[in-house]
Parts: sequence; C-alpha cells; structure tokens
Amino acid sequence: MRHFAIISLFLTVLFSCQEEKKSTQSVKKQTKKPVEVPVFNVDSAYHFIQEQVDFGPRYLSSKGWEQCGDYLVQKLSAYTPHLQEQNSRITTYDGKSHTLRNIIASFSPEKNNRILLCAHWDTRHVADHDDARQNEPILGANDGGSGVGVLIEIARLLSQKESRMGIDIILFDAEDYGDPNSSSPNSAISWCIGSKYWSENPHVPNYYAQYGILLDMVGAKDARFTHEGLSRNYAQRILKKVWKTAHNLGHSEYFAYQMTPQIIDDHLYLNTVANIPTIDIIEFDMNTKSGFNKHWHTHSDDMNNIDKNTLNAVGQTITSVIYNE
Ligand code: AHN
Ligand code: ZN
Repeated sequence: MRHFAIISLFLTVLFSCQEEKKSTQSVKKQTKKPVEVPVFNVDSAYHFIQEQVDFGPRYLSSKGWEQCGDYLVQKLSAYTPHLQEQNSRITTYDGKSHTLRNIIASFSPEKNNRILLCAHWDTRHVADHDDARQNEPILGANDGGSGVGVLIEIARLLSQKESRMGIDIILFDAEDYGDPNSSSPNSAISWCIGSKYWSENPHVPNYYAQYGILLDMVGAKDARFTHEGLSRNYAQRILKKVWKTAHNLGHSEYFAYQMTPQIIDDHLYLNTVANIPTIDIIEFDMNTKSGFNKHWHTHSDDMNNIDKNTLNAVGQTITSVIYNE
C-alpha cells in the first residue's frame, strides 16, 4: 500500500511536469505569427545570372569584373538605399596587386536581430580543372554567378516586403583567386580574401548577425547539398533549420542528410574570425575527384550548367527561412 502511494505520487509529479512543459511550448509557438512568404521568382534569378555571365569572365581587375561590379551595385541600389562598398589593396598568391571590392546591401539596418546572406561574385582567373585552355579565365555561371543571382532576387523580394529580421546581403570579392598549385605552402590562405577582409573589418563596428548562410555553386542540375564539415562544427542549428525547411517545401532530393568533409570557403572566416555561425550551401558531387560540380573551374561552367529547378529549391528555401524568423 505504501509502495502504491509512493508510485502514484511519483506519477502525479511526472504528469504535472509534462503538463507544464506542454503549456510553455504552446505559448512559445504562439508568439511566432505565421507570415506570408513572398514568391521566389526563379526566372528573375536566372536572368540575374545571365546578366553577370554576359560580362564575360569576372576575375579580379579584369574588364568583366569592373563592369559586373558596377552592375551589382546599381542593381542592389535599386532595392535598398543602404548600400556600402569595401575597397582595399590586396596582393594575390601570384604577387599581383588588385583592389578588392566587397558589396554590401542592408535591409532594415536599425534592427538588432540580423541574418547575413552571402556569396562570392568574382570568378576564377584560370580553368585549372579543364583539359584545354587551362590558362584562360572561365565564365563561372555556377561558380560565382548562381549564388549572386539568388541573392539579388531575394533583395528584390525584400524591397517589396520587409522581413521581421534585418538582413545583410554581402557579395564577397576575391574568393576564387586561389593558388592552382594546391600543394604550395600558402595555398589555403590564397582563397577567400574578401570574406577574410570583411571578417576583420566588418562594415558596421561591432557588427553581429544571429547566423549566416553562404551560397556557393547552387545552380547546377540535380545538385546535392550536404552537411559540410565547417558548417557542422560551427552552425549545426542553422543546418538543421535550413534542411528542415527545404524538406517541408518538398526539396529533399536537393538537401541531403549526409556528412561531407570541410571546405575552405567564405564561411571559414565568418565562423572563426567574425564569430557568426555560418553554413555553406555548396554542391557535393561524390562522382568527381574534387567533390565539386563536374564543370568546376572549367570552361563548361557556362549557362548550360544552370538549372532552374535547383535555383528554385535553394531560393524558395532561403526565402522561407528568412521570412519565418
Ligand atoms: C578550395 O578548393 C580549397 N576551396 C574551394 C572554394 C571554392 C572555389 N568555391 C568556389 N570556388
Ligand atoms: Zn571557384
């Protein structure tokens, strides 16, 4: 009888605890009001990639780079009055000197709760993974163009409907001027010069964002995005949030629950220097030696390498994530 009393007391306590948990959870849910997510226009994003590619190769200091930089500033200025550029003299692995050009478009800069969205806008100066014309620059429709195209479309949506969070869209320069000789001792630090510079010199003093999302090579047909190593180490929570959103929207073929190795990309310095937990949405292809898209750093990374279904999966997902915060 005493045993029974103790057990029933235990059960009463247990159930009352669960009740409490339930009610606090439902209160928490109710505070997040449902929001209408604007429609990501994939034709528009595709068009923004085409316009970049039409400038030709856009490697540091090239004519295409100069013209495309002006185009991006002009495009984003039409969507927000809060546009900044960062310029700095840099030297690349080959001893050449260039002027870096990071382009930053902010939405609701007065808000303290912020999300950072980014991509690199420069393209590779050499086709080091091609069989032919290895010394010539590439068009970089997917590698460079795709992430930027998606982000300009999101800027267009943000200009029409404000999100609850403040948003910063950063187009990093000088990501892709890395040393083609990957065994050279300074190879690792030859990439991602623009994001390293921004992480050490953010456009706003004491800048902070709750999290960051980097888009890199998000436009190829049947692309698979995986849980990349640095993203897992530094921003597991964001990976979960983004992948869950993608699955809820029906894009599970693109967003795979698979762990893949670390990649040196712009999110490296955001995570380690700026301390902003940032994921990299980047294609992983297990059938190539590099692990990247099969046209990576070749002359066939042109508009034929861009598929609207992939762009749409990524664009819809990111749009849904930012408007639901
Ligand atoms: C390395 O190959 C070390 N990182 C690749 C980052 C990259 C290049 N993303 C696009 N192009
Ligand atoms: Zn590249």
